[in-house]
Amino acid sequence: MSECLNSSTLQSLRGPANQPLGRPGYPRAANLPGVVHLGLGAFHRAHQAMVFDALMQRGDGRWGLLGVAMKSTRLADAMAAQDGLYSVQINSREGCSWVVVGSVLQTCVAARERHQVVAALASPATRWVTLTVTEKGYGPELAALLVDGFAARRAAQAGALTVASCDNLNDNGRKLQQLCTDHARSRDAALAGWMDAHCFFPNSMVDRIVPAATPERLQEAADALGVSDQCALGTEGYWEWVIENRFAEPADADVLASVGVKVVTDVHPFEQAKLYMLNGSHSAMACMGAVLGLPTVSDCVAQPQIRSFVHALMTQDIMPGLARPDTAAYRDALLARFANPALKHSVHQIATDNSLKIPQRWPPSVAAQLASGGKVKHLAFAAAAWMRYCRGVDEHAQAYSLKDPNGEMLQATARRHAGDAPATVKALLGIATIWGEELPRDERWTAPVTHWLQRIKAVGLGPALVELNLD
Ligand code: CS2
Repeated sequence: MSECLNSSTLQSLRGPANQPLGRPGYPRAANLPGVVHLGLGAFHRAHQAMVFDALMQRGDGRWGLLGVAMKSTRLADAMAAQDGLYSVQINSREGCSWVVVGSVLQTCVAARERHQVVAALASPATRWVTLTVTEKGYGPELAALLVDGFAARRAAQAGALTVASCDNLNDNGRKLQQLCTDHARSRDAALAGWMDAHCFFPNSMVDRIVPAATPERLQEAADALGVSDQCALGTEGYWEWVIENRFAEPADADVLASVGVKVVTDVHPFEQAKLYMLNGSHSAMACMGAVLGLPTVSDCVAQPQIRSFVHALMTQDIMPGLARPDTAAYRDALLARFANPALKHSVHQIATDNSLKIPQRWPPSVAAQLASGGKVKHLAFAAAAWMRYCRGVDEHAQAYSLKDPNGEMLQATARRHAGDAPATVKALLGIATIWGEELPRDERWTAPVTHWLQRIKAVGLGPALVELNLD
């Protein structure tokens, strides 16, 4: 296929047979970006960028994006070659529909075009910054980039800014604010003071399952559109964005609410339910699926024993500690979302960076349950499955690599003690950056983890799971 999706092919797209295709009905070239987004991955493009696209469809041109990839040039350049356009295939129970998203007006790469990012942060047209830089992105490099931008903005007198972290971290807005403020203070106290008054960091919870695109997905998009789309994505119908009402421009609360964003005074109940129930279950299934050789989340929940486990994990070990209203309905909706066969969400994708994700997802529930005398056996099984996962070989003797900054250390540790469950548990639970200081010393936690790791080693993960579900 010679032609690709871009501004000139947009109007003449063939469109999929019998499936609706939405496309931008607003003038894209006329708008300057009003939002700088850091972390141009799949998730952002099927979530916040689509919310901004909906606002632009309503005639509000302030939400166009400069999409910034932090390091990788591939996607930013592929997007630029398509004038920022890409298609999203939305698969829900009601069927399949397609949207060509037009809100990404420009793209660049922070590591290559840093000056462009700093200039955009200082531009009076820019009103928002959003971030999906993943758990490992919250370090000194990010702080330096943002604070350079804030300093330029202050010098340009370009006014206040909303800076919204959209990463799966508890208290994400406050964490980002702390990171930036500490960095600014070490450079210039007056700048830190300016940021206090002019930069608003709402906490937010974002949710939509967006698997990384595969060659099959790109082919489906090409078939549907009649032109090639190297930036195509697939996702589910469901999405949720709950954001704290803390904006540089207070009127943005109503603007966002008009397209379905929930603006609230306290995000924590939503954030915790999502992190512990959705992401917590995801990480458990990622480890179990990888060890059993089940490639996707829907393959996992299609197994009755895994489905029962995930239901019980949420109901017995996680939900008692949560404040989100109607967690039972949320759980049932999650199980239906996990079962969506069109998503083909790879367990190995979710297991990527396990050692940075798990701390956000499991230990808070373990601690809450221990404090209230509740159950932790499903969480213990998940922890044992992670330890088995760390060996880097599944139960069919297929090797896989741990895509994790601590992968080598974790795999070496898991292999060193492979025959000795108590030693494995001592070594792997002893990693304070994952489990904290208290849990590894609490026998109510270490004993069930050791027990289930022993059972997994003795009879295999599947039969051990049957024992757990009967227990
Ligand atoms: C997943 C998330 O890969 C992962 O770690 O758990 O990307 C998850 O799909 C999203 O947070 C859903 O909103």
